[in-house]
Amino acid sequence: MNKKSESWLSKLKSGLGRSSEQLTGKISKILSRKKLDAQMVEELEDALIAADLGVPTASRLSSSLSEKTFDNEISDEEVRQILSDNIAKILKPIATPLKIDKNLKPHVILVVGVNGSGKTTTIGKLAKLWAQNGKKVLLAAGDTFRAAAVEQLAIWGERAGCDVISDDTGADPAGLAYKALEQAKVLGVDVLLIDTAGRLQNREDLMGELSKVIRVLRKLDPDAPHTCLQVLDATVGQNAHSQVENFKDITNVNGLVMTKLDGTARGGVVVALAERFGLPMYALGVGEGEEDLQPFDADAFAKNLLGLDL
Ligand SMILES: Nc1nc2c(ncn2[C@@H]2O[C@H](COP(=O)(O)OP(=O)(O)O)[C@@H](O)[C@H]2O)c(=O)[nH]1
Ligand SMILES: [Mg+2]
Repeated sequence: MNKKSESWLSKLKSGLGRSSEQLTGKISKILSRKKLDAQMVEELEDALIAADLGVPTASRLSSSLSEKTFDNEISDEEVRQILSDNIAKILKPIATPLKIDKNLKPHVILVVGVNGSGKTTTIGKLAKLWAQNGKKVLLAAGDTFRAAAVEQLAIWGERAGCDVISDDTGADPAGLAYKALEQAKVLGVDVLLIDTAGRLQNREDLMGELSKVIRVLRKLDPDAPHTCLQVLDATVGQNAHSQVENFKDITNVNGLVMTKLDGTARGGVVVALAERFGLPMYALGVGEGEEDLQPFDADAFAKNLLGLDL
């Protein structure tokens, strides 16, 4: 393993450490009675729910455990191993890296999510990564509400060495998106990343605006945006469900990035989301720096969550 992925894994480990400590501590306590019985299965289910895995997932996981192991002596480590294997199975189908489609020119990625979830930061990290890999990247500062948001994206653009299309504060984001896609086509850009404002899910006007951005993009490319990426902040826990539901209605969200896994005990929500929506989890954010975004690894995530060595 190289240094970079090692440091990233240790960040994921210490990040998920908070989620994992709570869960594994409870499992050890429950398993101190050795033979798995109905009450223990129930207690395990509660521990999984408390770890933000959600009720349906928690009950499925705990009942699959009882099928296999009822009335047998079983160690705490074995239980964690079984849970980890089952969680990895749930996560495997959603562990899909975000690939730029070479045939598109540009591959248009619209980035949505509530305010503060990490959209602009994630765009910056992706831009840096792709630019480093020789892709021609263009950024559109579609959060035209705040001057600071445009400035923030401009800084990321500089770091990545790619152009940023922006407009005055208060300008129409749909107009900006249109201009950006026009430019991207002229310049032969590989990927266009469009930032958006933090849209409160209950604000009809803001949601309307997002629909307008999409409508306008489709005048230039009927298939755009090719990816509608929703950024979620792991610290919101189960609230992530309603956020996905709200954005999915309007924007055909077809992939997720989960940020701030470095500072939360609520990492289990990734598993709950996988079962509920089955949307690709493209990457995880474990910090504010440009290196702190990595493709989602189902096995590593499950093992870390259960406090098992990789
Ligand atoms: N610790 C941590 N902070 C993050 C991560 N991603 C974003 N942030 C921080 O969260 C705050 C909001 O991020 P921003 O990208 O501006 O969110 P936006 O409003 O959705 O564009 C900023 O201070 C970021 O530096 C992450 O993975 N870990
Ligand atoms: Mg932003």
